[in-house]
Amino acid sequence: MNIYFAGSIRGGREDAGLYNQIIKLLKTYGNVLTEHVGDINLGVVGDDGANDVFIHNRDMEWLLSSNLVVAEVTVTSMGVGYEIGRAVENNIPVFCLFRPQNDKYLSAMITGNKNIIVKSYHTIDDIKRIFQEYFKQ
Ligand code: 6IA
Repeated sequence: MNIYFAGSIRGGREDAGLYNQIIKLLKTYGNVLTEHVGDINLGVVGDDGANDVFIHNRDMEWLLSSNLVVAEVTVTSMGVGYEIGRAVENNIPVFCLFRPQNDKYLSAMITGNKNIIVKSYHTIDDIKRIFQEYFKQ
């Protein structure tokens, strides 16, 4: 199974270490196409327009070849929202992980789409259990 993991880059890298751990878990269930999202050395600035075109086109090719999109949506990211929308449009299942915090609400465009699975969690052990449950189907 090809899994496209989506997590914030220019939206903010505060959860990068967590993305790294999630990717490690996902690798026990399939082939993760986007390991770079969990690279703690990847910053938020640096690319010019031409490189952005390359990144977009390459990522869309990976996304459209995936069987599942797993998105960590706690740190708000335009790119992750875009990827979720493109996946939904192309009938690729989308599974979102969200860590509830005070004064932080997930977009109604995600929670209001009944085709998108959203699971709340607090710890990496919660995510382990959530994945065990989901992937046993
Ligand atoms: O709007 P964001 O940058 O937060 O969007 C993050 C999402 O878009 C991730 O799930 C990635 O799949 C994708 N994405 C955005 N930027 C990149 C990137 N390089 N490389 C790969 N995927 C990306 C940007 C590097 C640069 C900031 C130095």
